[in-house]
Amino acid sequence: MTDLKQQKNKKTNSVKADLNIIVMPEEFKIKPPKKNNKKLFIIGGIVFVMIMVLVIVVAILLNSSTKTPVVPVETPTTPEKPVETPTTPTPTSTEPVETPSTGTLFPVESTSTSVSNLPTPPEIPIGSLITGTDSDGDGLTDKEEAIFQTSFRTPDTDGDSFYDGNEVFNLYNPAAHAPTTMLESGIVKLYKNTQNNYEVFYPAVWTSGEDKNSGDTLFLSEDTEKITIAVRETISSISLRSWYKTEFPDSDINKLQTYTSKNGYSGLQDEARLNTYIKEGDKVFIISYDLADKQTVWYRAVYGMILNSLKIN
Ligand SMILES: [Ca+2]
Ligand SMILES: [Ca+2]
Repeated sequence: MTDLKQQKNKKTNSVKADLNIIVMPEEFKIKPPKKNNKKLFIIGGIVFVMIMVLVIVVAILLNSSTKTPVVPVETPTTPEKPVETPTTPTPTSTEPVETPSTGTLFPVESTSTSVSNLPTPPEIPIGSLITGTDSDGDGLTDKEEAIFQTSFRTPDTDGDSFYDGNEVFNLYNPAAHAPTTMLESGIVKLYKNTQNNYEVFYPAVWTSGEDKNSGDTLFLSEDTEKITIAVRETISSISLRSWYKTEFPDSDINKLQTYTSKNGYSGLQDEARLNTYIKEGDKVFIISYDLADKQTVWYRAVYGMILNSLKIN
């Protein structure tokens, strides 16, 4: 064995001697650049610190996220449509509260015996017209007092506390307590027109007639004055004012006055209240006081009585 080892060593030594290896001296070897360990250490420290900080931050964040459960913030859901809450009006104390009227709806007929109880005749228009003499101032001229058999010196002939003129205007008998109506008393007559289906009262001492040319009805006084009733056909849909404008284009329609009779017929009257127009259906009734070119009006109460007694069937 020792011989074998010795032989081996001899061999290696002989190889070494044969190769003659030249080894570069250490000073000529390219040394790796010396690392700046201090710098690296600082950088590494900074990086380490940063990492640590990062880790701590992440840890804190994770910790906080795990500790506080994420509660969904309940935001009030706004409804798609705004709910309209009914606004209850608050009653204001200043607003007047409508209380059902406890008053009487219809005028109660007074039981008083005042002379102003009945409707008064239309006022006599001021102008060129002259009113006939009314000695006792009861609304009837002296000529009318004769017609209705009353005293031209006593305003209330029958002493029932109603003036003679008022009674005539409202179709009552002014001459006596009974009979109370003019027709029953016989001081007026009933005129019936079958052609145009109407009727009126007229003074019993007057005469009724017909105009031969126009066919109009005439009520003739004992002098020249008369009252006429004319009936004209028209269209039902046309108003009375429109009819008047067509018939009397030169007249001022604004001067017409409204009129309502005792029996409820509404119409129009001219300014002097001597022409009255009442439209019923397709007919216009024209009731006129004809002064016969005179200026004195003696029969205004008669005219009012005829108008109030008109009945259209
Ligand atoms: Ca009189
Ligand atoms: Ca009387």
